[in-house]
Amino acid sequence: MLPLTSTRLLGRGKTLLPVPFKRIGVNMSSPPGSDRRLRVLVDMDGVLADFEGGFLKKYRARYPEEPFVTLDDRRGFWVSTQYGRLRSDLCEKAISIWESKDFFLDLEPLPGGVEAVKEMARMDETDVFICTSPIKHYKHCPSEKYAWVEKHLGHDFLEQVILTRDKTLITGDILIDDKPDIQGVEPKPAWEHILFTACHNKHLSISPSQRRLLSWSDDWRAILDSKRQ
Ligand code: DGP
Ligand code: MG
Repeated sequence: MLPLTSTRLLGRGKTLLPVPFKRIGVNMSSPPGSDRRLRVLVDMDGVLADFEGGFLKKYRARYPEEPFVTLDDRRGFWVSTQYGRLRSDLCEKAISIWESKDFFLDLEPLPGGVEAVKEMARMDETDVFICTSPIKHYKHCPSEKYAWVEKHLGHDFLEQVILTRDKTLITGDILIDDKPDIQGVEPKPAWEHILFTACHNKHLSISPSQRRLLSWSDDWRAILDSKRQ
């Protein structure tokens, strides 16, 4: 008898088979683009979950007397680096915020992100994965990232979670990510990096060949379509 696994992530026209059998008929060793399915990797912090807003709120609540950086004044990907420049001891204070219990779980969804990912997952010939780097202080972060996905995208979406410190190792057609420079051991990642605009990267000029997604109100569907065979 087939296991009673949900098929909710399957889009229109997809074979109604339980999740363990979802990829039957697809050569799983194929590089992206060699079958017709589009593989979209979506970052979590700064793309689906409001890391910057959540950080500032909890930092100001815990350290109400200390100076802080407004979201408008944020520059550079690393929050702790900018706080350390403000005053050296603020680097550790910043880190203490995201190392605390419930920090990652409590992050608010960024507008439209959850809805966009759900819509992508329902599209024909499209596979969506959440591709996120946990912090090295692993006591709370990895499990809370799973809990966040379950809370906002549903239990079945846990199948789609990739936790990695090196996103260059993951194959996909596009990676939607707010980090301007995504590096790792693979010098030529399979994906095209779509820079998701965030407070820390909005002022950066990027090369003409690089594409941005300004927010989830921007035309993400056109970006996906441009990568289809
Ligand atoms: P990702 O969004 O997958 O690229 O993950 C990057 C993580 O790093 C995310 O949880 C935000 C976090 N982060 C932001 N600033 C700093 C920092 O200054 N130090 C550390 N350790 N992590 C930071
Ligand atoms: Mg990010």
